[in-house]
Amino acid sequence: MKAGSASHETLGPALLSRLPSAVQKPSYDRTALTPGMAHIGVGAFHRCHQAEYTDDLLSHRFDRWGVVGLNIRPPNLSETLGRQGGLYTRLIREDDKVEARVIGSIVSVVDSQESSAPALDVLASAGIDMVTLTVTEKGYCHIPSNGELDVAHPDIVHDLVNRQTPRSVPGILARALELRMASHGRPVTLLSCDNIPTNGVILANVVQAIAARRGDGLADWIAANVAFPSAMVDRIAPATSEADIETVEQRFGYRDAAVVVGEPFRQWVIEQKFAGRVPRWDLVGASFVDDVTPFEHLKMRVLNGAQTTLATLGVLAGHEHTSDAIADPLLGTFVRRMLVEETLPTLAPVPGVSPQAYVEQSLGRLRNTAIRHRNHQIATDGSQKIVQRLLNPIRERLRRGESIALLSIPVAGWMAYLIKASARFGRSWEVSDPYADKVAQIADAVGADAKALADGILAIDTIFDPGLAANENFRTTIVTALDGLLSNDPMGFVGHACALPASARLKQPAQSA
Ligand code: CS2
Repeated sequence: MKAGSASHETLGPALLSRLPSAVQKPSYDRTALTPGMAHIGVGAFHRCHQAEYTDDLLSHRFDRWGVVGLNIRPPNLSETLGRQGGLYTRLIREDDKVEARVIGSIVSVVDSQESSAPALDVLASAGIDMVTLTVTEKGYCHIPSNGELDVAHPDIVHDLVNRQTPRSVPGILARALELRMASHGRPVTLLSCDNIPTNGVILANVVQAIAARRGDGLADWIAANVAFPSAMVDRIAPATSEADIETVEQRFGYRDAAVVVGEPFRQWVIEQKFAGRVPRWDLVGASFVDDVTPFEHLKMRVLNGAQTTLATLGVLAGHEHTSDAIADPLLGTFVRRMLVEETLPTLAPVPGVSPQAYVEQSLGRLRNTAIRHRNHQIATDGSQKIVQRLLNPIRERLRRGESIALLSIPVAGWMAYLIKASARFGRSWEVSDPYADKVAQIADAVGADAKALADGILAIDTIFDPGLAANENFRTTIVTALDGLLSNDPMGFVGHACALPASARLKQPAQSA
């Protein structure tokens, strides 16, 4: 059957009763749902994670918790999910196994890319008690090295002057809260589901920083009526490809423009700190806890740290996907040694988790060949990811006088990835990172010398806090790694670092970091 053939019906409410039996479908009456929460950023991750938990909850214990999906950045939702009445197919894939399910929890979608007005209408409405967000790390407009609002960010500069027509996520949320305060006054929980540490604290910081500049009592109202829990979210769900859409069409005989593909593993740990009504996701596998910090450190430093390492070094080695990079014996060995020898000792105990088993489970997840997660996708916005994935464990090791020989290699890997995308190095590939131009300017100015390049990049204090950047051990280790990765044999360098027994890597004297 030809993909996209006109003979295939498109997924929508009318097709639900005629889906093939191999495709699970909502067991509840969707027409009885009313919107109870909104989600900003309806990408593959939301559709594979929070929307699935909500779908489970609706099946388990029917409630009104339908989701209104909002996009304030491309892509347009009305063309895909909107046309399908919010329905989409969620495939879980592991090697040659495929499990398909149509998810029904998204009851409507709202495109708010041209103007924030449609999003504000939803977010300010009295029926919405919970707002979840997946807007990527850079959506928070914070400074990665310290978590504060970046007041020099062009969208924030705009929003501080034009409060009624905001563009940024913090500006839109502050305005929505202002409208709630001025109308019904109902409390609300804003739940970040992005991969940044203490994501609830950062969300509260950026929203409150805007509210405080308004001086109309908004900051106090927010403090009394809005909760910003932190959460750790986990499921590998790469951007959907045309091949995924064709898979559904060929296997199940219908067309679905909003397919998502994820791995079997999923986890959601949410800080128990809510305002107003809360969906009982804890009844369907999520955990409500007092402190998410140990869970988020474990996940970001082990799973995400491994992904970023395999992505940037994988690109340097010529690999397309995570599963290709980890299948490379050199990179597979390197990443395990890095995690076991350098990352694990930086982690606090996590209730009920064996760290070593978690490493093995994570590496197993990354070997799943059915998850076509492109190294370039993971390397995207690396500047917003390396603090929590690599620099925080490095800082802890330096404080204790421990070696950072392995963890510094993916940090230099991020640098090399951006440097090699600059004109000075022949633009080996296209990159997408808010700091790509800055790194390209440094490369243009200083040329190929690793020390001069590292000096220039380590001076970016919004990524490398000054205490860390001034640490001599850190600087020299990064220069060595960058020199190796920019050489003609970057994998030779990684191999050399990896073959070195742990005992051969001398303890570094303790220094402040
Ligand atoms: C990935 C994450 O693109 C990336 O940065 O590392 O999206 C990762 O797949 C998820 O955090 C897994 O939960």
